[in-house]
Amino acid sequence: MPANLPPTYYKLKHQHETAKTDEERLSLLEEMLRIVPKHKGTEKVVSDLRKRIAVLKKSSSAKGGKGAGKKGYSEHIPKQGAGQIVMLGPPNSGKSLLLSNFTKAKSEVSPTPYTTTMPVVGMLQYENIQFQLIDTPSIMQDFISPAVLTLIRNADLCLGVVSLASDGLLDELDVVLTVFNDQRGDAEVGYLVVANQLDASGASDRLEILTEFYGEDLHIYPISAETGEGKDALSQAFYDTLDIVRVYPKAPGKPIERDDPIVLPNGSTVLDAALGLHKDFAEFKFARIWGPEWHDGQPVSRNDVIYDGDVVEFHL
Ligand SMILES: Nc1nc2c(ncn2[C@@H]2O[C@H](COP(=O)(O)OP(=O)(O)OP(=O)(O)O)[C@@H](O)[C@H]2O)c(=O)[nH]1
Ligand SMILES: [Mg+2]
Repeated sequence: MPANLPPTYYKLKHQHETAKTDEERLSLLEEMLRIVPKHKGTEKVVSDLRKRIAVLKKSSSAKGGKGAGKKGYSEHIPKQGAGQIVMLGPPNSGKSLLLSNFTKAKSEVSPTPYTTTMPVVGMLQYENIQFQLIDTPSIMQDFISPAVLTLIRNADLCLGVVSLASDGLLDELDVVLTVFNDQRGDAEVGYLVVANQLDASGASDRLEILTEFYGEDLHIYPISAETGEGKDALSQAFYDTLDIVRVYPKAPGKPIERDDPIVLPNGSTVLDAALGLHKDFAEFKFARIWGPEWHDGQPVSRNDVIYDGDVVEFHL
């Protein structure tokens, strides 16, 4: 522990250790961060506080607490899997075909615009985890379904879907971006763009124009919902943008379970991993860890931050 932390810091730290709710913990951590002197010797303390604040904020919005959908419209879809990804786009961009071809769910696909009238949920497999992908009614200039607005505010990630078969591509993306920026407010929602229908004629010329206009500000992923081209790169981008880590639990004397990782926000601790496994594990006696950042089987304390791919063995 670096020297020169003020006595109030330790008082707050003690209150934090005995706090009963996440809301209390969050406000105590924020107060600790505010009063910590910022210099070389306190860098680790400061970065640790920031990480814990980020984790608490994330889990509170996942539970629908403070910071989750503010405007009271309650038609949100419960989150499942490693992150909720909401598609947004103009009519006929291919959102429903994307959902139908990239997941096991089926959403009606048709050349008639505005075919989709209600959100449709599917699960997209990525390695050993799944993302929750949501198809939505298309966005019109002057009307957006209230359900879509709620979905944007609660999403972990929004995916603008535009079509490389459309000459109105730039304007359409502009509308989608405006809606997204208006709605997400100060919520932390990531944003990626899919340029769909890469297999359509003239698609590569339009992709060039799109990249020229938006390539510096946005992450654009060219795909074809029809042929599946670009699907892997897009799935990888979901993983990276969601800023999550996977840790693998291991029972003492048993092999590592690689099929069912605990998925947590980046910056989570050993204790978060224990809680992710089961609430009873919160009281574990000690834990050992394996991973590139650690010595094999090194004992870790509950507040140590874990890394993607770590294996943790809990002893109750
Ligand atoms: N060639 C090609 N056609 C596509 C692709 N994606 C979608 N389409 C076609 O474009 C049309 C519209 O696709 P949908 O998936 O229904 O579009 P949507 O965005 O859901 O549109 P809404 O009707 O507003 O719900 C359909 O005829 C699809 O077959 C693609 O990647 N390549
Ligand atoms: Mg549709």
